[in-house]
Amino acid sequence: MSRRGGRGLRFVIVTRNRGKAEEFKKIFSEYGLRFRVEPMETPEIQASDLRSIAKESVLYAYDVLREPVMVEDAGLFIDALNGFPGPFSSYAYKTIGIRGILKLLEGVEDRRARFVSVIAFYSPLTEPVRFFVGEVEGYISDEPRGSKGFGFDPIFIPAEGDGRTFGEMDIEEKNRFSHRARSSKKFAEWISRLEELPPPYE
Ligand code: ITT
Repeated sequence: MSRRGGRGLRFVIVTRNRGKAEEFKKIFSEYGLRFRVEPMETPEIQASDLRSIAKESVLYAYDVLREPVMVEDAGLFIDALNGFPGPFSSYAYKTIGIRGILKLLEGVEDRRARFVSVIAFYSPLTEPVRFFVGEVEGYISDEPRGSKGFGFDPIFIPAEGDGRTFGEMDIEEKNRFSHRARSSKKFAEWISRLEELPPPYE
């Protein structure tokens, strides 16, 4: 295998979410990292924090793949709903969806929310499981806007932006603010500094 044309330890991104995969690809390519995406299903344990969920998933994925592996668990935390849907975002998206969230917030003035991304990475040579966290503060819009991105993007307005939702931004723009871009950059800095490891981990 070629050791040239890339930096850091070669790894696998495990996700079934194509929107996420595209965002990771863009950032990791900028760092010259070497990786592939594996759309493998990992059991999502029922837990009230993203870290525990990501940790279980990454260890499960490593058991199957036996290669350095990273997973990400992300969630939308809405202040007026005491942080709901948070770790249950995937389930909330599939069940009540964007419309359901807007319904819960009908007549609610405090629209503050944040997206949180927790990346977990595991390889036996970099024990223990490593975590990289990113967050973005923002607001829930009154109605969905934009058809880009995925999930709750059409109703999330980043506070640092110009009033548009993530759904109205292309990947490059979303990556300027997003929770995922922030955790990904921390991870990319870390992994790009790792030495080449001997087989079978390269
Ligand atoms: P994998 O577990 O296979 O990576 P997933 O879609 O289940 O994919 P998560 O559990 O991490 O991923 O994400 C939970 C949900 O939170 C996701 O389905 C979206 O609805 C929402 N979400 C997370 N990040 C988002 C983002 O950047 N933009 C919009 N919605 C997001």
